[in-house]
Amino acid sequence: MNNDEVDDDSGPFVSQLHSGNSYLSFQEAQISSTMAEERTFIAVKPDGVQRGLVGDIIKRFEQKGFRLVAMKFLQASEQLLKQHYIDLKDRPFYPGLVEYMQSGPVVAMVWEGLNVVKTGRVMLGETNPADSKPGTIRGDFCIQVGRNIIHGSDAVESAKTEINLWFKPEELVSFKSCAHDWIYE
Ligand code: IDP
Ligand code: MG
Repeated sequence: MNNDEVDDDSGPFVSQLHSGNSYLSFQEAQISSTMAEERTFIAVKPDGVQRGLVGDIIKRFEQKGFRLVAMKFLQASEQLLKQHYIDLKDRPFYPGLVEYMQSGPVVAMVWEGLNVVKTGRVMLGETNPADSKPGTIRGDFCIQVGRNIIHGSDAVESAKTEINLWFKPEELVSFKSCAHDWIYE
């Protein structure tokens, strides 16, 4: 028997799919793929780590109802950061941005949930903290654009690219949260 087919007592037509560490029924897997499987890449930048804001940032995503899929603490290489910000390579602030991002450890994360990319960006606030409303992460915790403490993917496609850049497939952990049915109707 392999991981794709697991015997259970749920009847002949309910196959089980292996997803990370848990087994989802076919119906559950369909629900998660249609509703809640969107993922985003979030990173607490070196200033956020140095200022002790990691816990506050994780708390906001957790209490919103999003599900943590992967997390690691690392000092990113210049090569990784240049690739991560490759779309901005012609901007005057690009060298300083790469240097800032490399100046200390970061917390790289993947979060999952319905519309998590767009909602994550709303939770972050605007790129420039001066334009970010109170209640957003950048609105509450920082002042200048060059020290804006957090990264979040700006689209579903860029989220996929960033997740693949920062994480190996086996580092992404799928499980059904016991709160799932209390968060989604
Ligand atoms: P985002 O992080 O809100 O997606 P982007 O335009 O993708 O914003 O820029 C990436 C990062 O580059 C910003 O989060 C910020 O750290 C930095 N950045 C953007 N614009 C400036 C600038 O004008 N001066 C310095 N740093 C900037
Ligand atoms: Mg961006």
